[in-house]
Amino acid sequence: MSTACNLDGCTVGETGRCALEKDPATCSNRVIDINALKATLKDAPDAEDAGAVGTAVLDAPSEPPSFPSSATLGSEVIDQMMASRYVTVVGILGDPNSGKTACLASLYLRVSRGLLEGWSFSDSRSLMGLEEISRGARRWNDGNPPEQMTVHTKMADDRQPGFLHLRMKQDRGGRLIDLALPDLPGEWTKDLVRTSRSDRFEFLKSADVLWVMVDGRTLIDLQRRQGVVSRLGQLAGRLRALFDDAMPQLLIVTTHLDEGVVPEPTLTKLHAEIGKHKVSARVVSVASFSANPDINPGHGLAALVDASVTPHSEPLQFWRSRAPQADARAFLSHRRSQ
Ligand SMILES: Nc1nc2c(ncn2[C@@H]2O[C@H](COP(=O)(O)OP(=O)(O)OP(=O)(O)O)[C@@H](O)[C@H]2O)c(=O)[nH]1
Ligand SMILES: [Mg+2]
Repeated sequence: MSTACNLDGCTVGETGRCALEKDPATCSNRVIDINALKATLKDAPDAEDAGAVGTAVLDAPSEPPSFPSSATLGSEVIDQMMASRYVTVVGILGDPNSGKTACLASLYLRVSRGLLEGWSFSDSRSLMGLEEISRGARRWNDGNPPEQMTVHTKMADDRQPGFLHLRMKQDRGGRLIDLALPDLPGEWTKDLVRTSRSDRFEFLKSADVLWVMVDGRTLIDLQRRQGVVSRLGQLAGRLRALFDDAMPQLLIVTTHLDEGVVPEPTLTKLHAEIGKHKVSARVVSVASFSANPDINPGHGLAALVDASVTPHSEPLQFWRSRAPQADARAFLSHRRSQ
């Protein structure tokens, strides 16, 4: 009998051959050497460490996997973008149905198809958001345009604006611009005018340009135009209070140009009304959509972008003109008066 087997005469321990010609591993007479077995197990890879077949090789990430969101962007994302490149933030105000969403949808549809004069599409971090607002404009019924191209804007968060992003390249010179465009509900502007609620417009303080959207038809209509001009005056007053002295460039964007041109005398009244609050503005007229064969959809949008990214400042008066005084020794007193 060997130490490896209980059977008398078996030398399996020394020769590896079973006297009963059985498999040494399964023979019932075999004596298992606990120490040898322990040593073998110690050298073998640990089943738990190596991972059983079919189990995960790497630990699961603690956060759910996600692609970057391409819906509207929060202001913190715009802040991050601003750290690496110049972003033109546009503050967009206007009553419900004034044409804010339509203007953004049309801008995206035009530039993404290479139809915006002077500009071409370069990139967007909010493609899904832009697609979302322009979806209605592409839902045509049997070849006829839909009754309403865009839907009334509602915000998921009633306090924070969501921004749409467009990067565009200027054909002349190849300049790249990044626009951050919030699509806000008209109620926000109504509340600002009515109750002077301005907390939601804090972000306007970092805006480079303001667009105040007005339905051009209301400025043409005899019954409504005076009321609209007064309301724009009130809005100008609220904005003046919000910004104090550092007010960005203001563009009044009249929409529905395809349905008529706002008469010049009404625009003069409008400038006078907002001027009472020490506010000045340029007027840009657009037709975001158009059923008028003489006016293309998207008319005026290129001019709106141009005006938004080109700083507008009063021309510097190098030599101020003064009425000459009859007996003044102008040449001699010139230096003293400077
Ligand atoms: N023909 C034409 N229709 C326009 C124009 N601008 C806006 N519209 C239409 O006017 C309606 C209201 O426009 P919206 O852009 O949704 O108005 P909004 O200012 O975003 O309104 P709220 O989201 O409610 O604040 C939509 O049916 C648009 O299709 C335009 O220039 N021409
Ligand atoms: Mg809207």
